[in-house]
Amino acid sequence: MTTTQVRAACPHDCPDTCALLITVEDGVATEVRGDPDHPTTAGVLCTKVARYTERTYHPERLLYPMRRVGRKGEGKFERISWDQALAEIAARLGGIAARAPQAILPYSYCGTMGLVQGESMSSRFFNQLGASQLDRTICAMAGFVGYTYTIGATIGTDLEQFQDSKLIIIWGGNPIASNLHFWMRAQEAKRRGAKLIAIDPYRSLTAEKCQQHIALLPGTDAALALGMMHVLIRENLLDEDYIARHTLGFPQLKARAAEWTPERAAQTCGITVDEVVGLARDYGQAAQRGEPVAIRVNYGVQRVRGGGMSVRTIACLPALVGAWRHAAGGIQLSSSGSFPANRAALQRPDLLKQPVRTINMTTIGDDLLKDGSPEFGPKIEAVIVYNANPLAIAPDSAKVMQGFQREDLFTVVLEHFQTDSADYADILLPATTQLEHVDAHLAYGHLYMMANNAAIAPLGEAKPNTEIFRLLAARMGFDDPCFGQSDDQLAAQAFDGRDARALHFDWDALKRRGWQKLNMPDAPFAAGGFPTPSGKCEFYSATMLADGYDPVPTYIPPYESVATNPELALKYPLAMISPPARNFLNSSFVNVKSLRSAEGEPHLDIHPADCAPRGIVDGEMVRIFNDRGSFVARARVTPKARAGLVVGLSVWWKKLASDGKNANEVTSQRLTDMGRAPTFYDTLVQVEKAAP
Ligand SMILES: Nc1nc2c(c(=O)[nH]1)N[C@H]1C(S)=C(S)[C@@H](COP(=O)(O)OP(=O)(O)OC[C@H]3O[C@@H](n4cnc5c(=O)[nH]c(N)nc54)[C@H](O)[C@@H]3O)O[C@H]1N2
Ligand SMILES: Nc1nc2c(c(=O)[nH]1)N[C@H]1C(S)=C(S)[C@@H](COP(=O)(O)OP(=O)(O)OC[C@H]3O[C@@H](n4cnc5c(=O)[nH]c(N)nc54)[C@H](O)[C@@H]3O)O[C@H]1N2
Ligand SMILES: [Mo]
Repeated sequence: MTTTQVRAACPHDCPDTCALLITVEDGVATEVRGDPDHPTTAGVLCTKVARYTERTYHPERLLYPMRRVGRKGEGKFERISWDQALAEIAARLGGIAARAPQAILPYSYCGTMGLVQGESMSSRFFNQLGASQLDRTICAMAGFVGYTYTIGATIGTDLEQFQDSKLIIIWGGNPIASNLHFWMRAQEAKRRGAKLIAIDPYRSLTAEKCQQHIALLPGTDAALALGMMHVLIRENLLDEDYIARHTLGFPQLKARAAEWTPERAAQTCGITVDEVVGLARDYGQAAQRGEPVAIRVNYGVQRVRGGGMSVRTIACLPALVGAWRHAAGGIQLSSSGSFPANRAALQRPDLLKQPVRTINMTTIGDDLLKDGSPEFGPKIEAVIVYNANPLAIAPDSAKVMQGFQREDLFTVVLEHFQTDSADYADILLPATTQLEHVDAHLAYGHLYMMANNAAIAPLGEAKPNTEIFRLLAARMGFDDPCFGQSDDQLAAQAFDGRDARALHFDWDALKRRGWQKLNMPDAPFAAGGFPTPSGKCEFYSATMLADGYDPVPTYIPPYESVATNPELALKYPLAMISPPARNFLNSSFVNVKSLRSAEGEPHLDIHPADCAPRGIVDGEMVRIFNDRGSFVARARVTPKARAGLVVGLSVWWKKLASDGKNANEVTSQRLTDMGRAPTFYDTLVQVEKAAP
């Protein structure tokens, strides 16, 4: 028997991007471990990826190309050859492209975060074709835009510093589920005497383990941050020297914060005045003592109407108290802006001969149902889905389903499994998993460039995304030499090796070593130098004014809340959020039995005070509904959900739920204030006992 160890990288949409060691015995991957030498992975994997072989060798892996034989959505297919599949797709796309290339739409997101199997050959293909562009904003863009207005780029505190913080505010994140290797550092900080505070409407796994939990109403985070600023200024818990040297617009911020008394903030957030004042004092007084204070702000904050403004506002706090002076102080939203990724080389936007429209992935439900018009452009006639599961993860799901049901729509899905979306494919193509292909990765929670080597041969007739688009390009007669590049040639262009941060990036060396840290200062803004237009942390942003926003931090209330939409709240009085379940990764892994068993079935956490008037008892089935749709779940009566809030951990495969539906039946397609992002957690519903 020959046994080898292969260096790999976790491909999943998670900040941790772990370094993996794959044990391969006679061509079969038998074990996936976290690399003990990689500083942030530290030999630890989450339960999902520790079971990656179970997913890869799953009996339901797609192994051959298939053509639909049943109705759309029914999931009946017959096996065809690659030759037949490619010929049929090329003929259909070629016919549409001859008339209206923009009637073709790619739909992809982060099934893999790889720079190569994500958007490289696929983007080249769609650019050459002149297809519609996709606005890939369904996850993080509101926060990115908001953070960038304040800080200048998504650069922040290094994960490897948090263990030295003395106060960590975990703001709208549940790292035990979604950012484990940050949680390990936060726990180490706690052991060394730090206080951890969770700000979250829900008593998440993480909130339970922090010394303090502030359960505000969803979408009110900016009001809390403004109330904190009020107290910091009133009690002079400021770093005046840092403010004078490295910030812009303190007088304007001071005037705004003056409007936000702790009483007003507390009222808006549905918390106590003591919570607002205490949080500000904990933060400001620790900073005054010279202790590092850090904020880990996550995506939970930004899936509401004012999500961009919330992150922009929270991102002002570290500069007020001088937290950036310390390597273990400051704030982290994402580290992705630290990487000099060479996206233009990979995706070749220059292949696009004229400007085309952009379709937002969040509004796919409406857009698939639109006719052609001068404003919209041509009706969408073909969708190519890869690295994504829109039927499960896009909001307002009934509309998404109606769109994909259109008989005149040609749908191709590249997948590992027969997901909810795959059921609607006309042609279903088998894609390789991370163990079967090559890739280069950046991370959004740490600072290492990562390499993924192929550990095993592709299963069945599965092919990497790149190879599928390479073959399609050849069928379509695209003869630019860029369509002939191999995956290694693509990976070699992943980072700009002339950039000081990725100096000496060399793909062959990275493949051998597995990972390489960027050259970044430990405390990125200790001496200012923010990558904003002014070079300062911008409390006042002229760019925001030019973009049509309030240039100073402010509070933008939710679309759907009891306070801001009382009329709607008469019918639908409960706020619903649907954050990630620990054992799933968005909708990935839901079909892995051991992980699904750990989650059990779709649940709805609901407060006892909201159950009594509805006659709901623990463990019974309830129906959650609003004007957009409904789904059923088993009620868990618990104070973990604050009164007035219900929580349905997500994202379930619809077809594995008893009613064939999931939480996205009730979420809306409305977009955030910034970044054209979704508002999954800005949803009012009613709950009742389900019909037996
Ligand atoms: N196990 C697991 N890990 C994951 C994922 C997964 O599906 N499963 N998904 C990955 C992806 S794609 C992403 S984007 C990240 C997301 O992970 P996080 O950044 O942690 O964000 P969420 O899980 O959306 O929400 C985190 C917490 O925010 C709370 N929250 C909801 N609304 C609000 C609000 O208005 N204000 C505040 N302060 N808190 C609120 C929720 O109750 C939840 O506990 O995780 C990644 N990691
Ligand atoms: N209600 C609600 N909805 C949500 C969220 C929520 O918190 N609540 N979270 C939102 C967020 S943050 C995000 S990021 C989106 C995520 O939405 P998606 O990016 O669509 O994520 P997944 O649901 O994991 O689907 C990814 C699919 O890609 C496939 N895949 C993986 N690797 C490859 C590959 O190499 N090739 C091909 N062809 N396929 C591959 C997987 O098998 C999987 O089915 O969901 C959003 N939807
Ligand atoms: Mo995400």
